[in-house]
Amino acid sequence: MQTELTQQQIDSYRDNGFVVIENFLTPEELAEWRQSVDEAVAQRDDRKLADGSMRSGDSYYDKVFVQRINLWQDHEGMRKLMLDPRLGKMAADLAGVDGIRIWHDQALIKKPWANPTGWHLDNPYWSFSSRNAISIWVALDDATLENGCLYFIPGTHKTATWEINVGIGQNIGDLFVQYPEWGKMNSVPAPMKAGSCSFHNGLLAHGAGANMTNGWRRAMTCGYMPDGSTFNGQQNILSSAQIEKLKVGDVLEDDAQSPLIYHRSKPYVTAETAHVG
Ligand SMILES: O=C(O)CCC(=O)C(=O)O
Ligand SMILES: [Fe+2]
Repeated sequence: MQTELTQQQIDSYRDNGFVVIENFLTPEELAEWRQSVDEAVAQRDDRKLADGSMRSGDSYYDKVFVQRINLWQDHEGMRKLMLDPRLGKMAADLAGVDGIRIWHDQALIKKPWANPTGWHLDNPYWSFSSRNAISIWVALDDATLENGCLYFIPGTHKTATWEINVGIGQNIGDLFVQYPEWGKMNSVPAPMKAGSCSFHNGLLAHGAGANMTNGWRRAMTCGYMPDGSTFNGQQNILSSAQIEKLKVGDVLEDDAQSPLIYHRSKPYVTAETAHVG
């Protein structure tokens, strides 16, 4: 795994809101990631979350991608991959924070002829609000202009607000109704070879193209929460039982839900020590 970051990559991430890391995984690691993701997704059937509280159906959104969330919680191989402190350190170094927790991982698989992923921001969906929220997106197949690679609008993380966002709907440009200035800016495609990855800021405008091919575009992603982040009142992927116990402003520090996978000066959770909530 190519986990060393150059200062140039860090500066580029801070300025543009994203960075692409070529050849992130070795061919052997890529084979392991593919196998674990495929297995973990297959054992979920239609359950998006392990507890079955969110399920997929036949909607437009369900044909944007197959979305299976928090595979680290119910697949041992995925736990090993997602609770790797080297990933946490990369996210911490890019975001400029001391500690990193998993908010949620997600397999995002565009099947043949999948719908495009409309332009959106990630962090406003989540149960904490942080300018330093960050996600990794690992290409498990070559992601191309033809099959639905990511697109970013550089720098938008600097002017985004939590109050203004859209869902991933059928009008892929709805975000630009909300942020008309961004609608005049250029987007940048991020095609990636299988095994390469990108990191993007949780407030960066991004989307992905339709899959115009008969092949699959598999990706494994993880959204990260800086340690010390607090509950903002939104449910997102939390259960009703968890929400009942939380007040706005409470620090989100339940390692069984949001494990601390890396910290510069505190002990952190590993795949071996994890307790699954
Ligand atoms: O893979 C996609 O189509 C979208 C990915 C995305 O929105 C994300 O990783 O935040
Ligand atoms: Fe996203």
